Amino acid sequence: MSNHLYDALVAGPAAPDAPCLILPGDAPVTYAQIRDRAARIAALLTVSGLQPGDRVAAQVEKSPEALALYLGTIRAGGVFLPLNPAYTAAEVAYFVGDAEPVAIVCDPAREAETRTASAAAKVFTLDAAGAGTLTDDAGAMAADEPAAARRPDDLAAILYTSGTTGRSKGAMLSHDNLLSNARTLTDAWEITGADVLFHALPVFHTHGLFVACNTLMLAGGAMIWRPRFDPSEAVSLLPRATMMMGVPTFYTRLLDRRDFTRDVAADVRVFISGSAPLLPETHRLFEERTGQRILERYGMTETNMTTSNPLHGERRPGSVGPALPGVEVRIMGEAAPPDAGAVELPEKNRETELAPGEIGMIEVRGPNVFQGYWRMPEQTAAELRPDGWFITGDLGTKGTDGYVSIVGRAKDLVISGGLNVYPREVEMLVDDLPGVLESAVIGVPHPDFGEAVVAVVVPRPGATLDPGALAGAMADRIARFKQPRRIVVADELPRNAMGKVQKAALRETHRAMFA
Ligand code: MLC
Ligand code: AMP
Repeated sequence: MSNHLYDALVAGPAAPDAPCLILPGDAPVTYAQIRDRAARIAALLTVSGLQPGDRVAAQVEKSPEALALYLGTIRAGGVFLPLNPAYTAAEVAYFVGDAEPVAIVCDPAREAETRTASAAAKVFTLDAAGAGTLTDDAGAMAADEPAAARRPDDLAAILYTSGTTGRSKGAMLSHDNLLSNARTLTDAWEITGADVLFHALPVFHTHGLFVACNTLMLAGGAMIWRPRFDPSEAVSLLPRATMMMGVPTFYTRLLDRRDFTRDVAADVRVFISGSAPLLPETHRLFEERTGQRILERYGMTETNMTTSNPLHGERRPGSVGPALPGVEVRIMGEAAPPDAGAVELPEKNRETELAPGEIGMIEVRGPNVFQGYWRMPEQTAAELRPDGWFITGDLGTKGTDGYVSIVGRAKDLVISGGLNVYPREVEMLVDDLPGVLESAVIGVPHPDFGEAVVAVVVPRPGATLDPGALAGAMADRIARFKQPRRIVVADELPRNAMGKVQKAALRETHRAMFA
């Protein structure tokens, strides 16, 4: 009996004593050690009642144990549900209520509220240093129970992505969704056991967890494991790395430092960017500084990675490259204007595949595409066609050479520092605040985050709104990264003839707010 994903991840070519995680100033965590910890965590989850297919939620800081928890969950046959530690108690209560995990691992400081969120789940703690009841209890378990049998189409993870309605949707990813994509990327980027990845991404999203960890573990490479991205630390550690993966903010923050030089980058064989658009200007400045061209790729939680600029060949600024091997990409709909925001595509014409160079909806099909949204058949049917094509909500073009460029989004979404913020979710909160008649939340160009969240708020007749008080009222309701960086009070919102708020016009008005 085999466990499709786990067996592949631990059967990598790395010797048992080869480093998996490099912890500067500390001893590395070897492959044998990470597997041993994963096996003990798996045993603990199993004795705690986990049956194959049950969910395990993890709202923990990044540590070696957090990686072991992911591996241990997969090994036990569970479905891993990672949550951003920045989520508030109210946000966590929704995820836990929806996914009904049998176990939740949280920071010790949040144990009480986590227990309140779910009476049924077993709660373990894990702090940023890797200490807590998870580590203690797992340490008492044996490491020799075999991995639970799991087939390619069994679920391995559920990752929540916010919905346009404001209700988060759990994207269900199977063992083979993750493994097939990890194999494809490992091949495309020629990752080997000799690689050392500078890993400063969070491990609660596709990018840091699957794109980074799964590929490096498959290849038997090592990861310099940092809790967060600190550009000064990056400058001192990059000379020890052969690869870096980051969101565009990582690259602009590096470029802001004078001591980020050609020499610092000299031994890094590939810098990879994704999760948000990399400005051609950043691409150009990076090449000027280091002599290296950033490799930009494109993906989503629901699809894993779908396109990538080539390792060998032209890495084109402003393009996310051609479809990865085994993945199909097509452009559907009617030509739409290249607006960097929400664009309405006429429903009737989304059934037509467009010619090279025309702008339309990007659709993706392949073994990488998810299984649907957890307990949301209608949402699944609306976005995942019966023949396997997933409607991404991104607008783009595909050239005759297959290179895809993303020109905007049909979905109303802001990407701030690589983190997604759904305006609807923030608007629903703002609209409920005292004195607010209505609001529109938009993304505005921002030099550090790429886009920043801005709320334009209209007071009720006779009411006076204080942006500071509004911000204060939001503080413990939604995660900090979703809260508006600026709140603008306006007399009214621009609307079209149908009464719909014209977000493109609002974005235009506030375009230079952070310039
Ligand atoms: C932190 N803050 C953010 C923020 N991150 N605000 C807006 N957008 C963000 N992304 C808040 C902090 O809480 C803090 O609040 C303030 O902003 C300033 O924080 P900071 O010190 O500048 O933040 P920092 O910790 O340095 O984090 C910024 C970051 C981080 C860009 C390094 O957000 C990050 O690692 N982002 C990567 C996200 C990611 O992995 N995305 C992949 C998704 S997967 P205050 O109150 O102190 O002002 C995906 C699919 C794919 O998209 O294709 O990959
Ligand atoms: P997420 O839901 O967090 O997985 O975010 C996925 C979204 O990030 C995609 O639908 C795109 O809008 C965006 N994205 C990811 N990579 C890129 C990229 N290289 N360029 C532009 N947008 C990207």
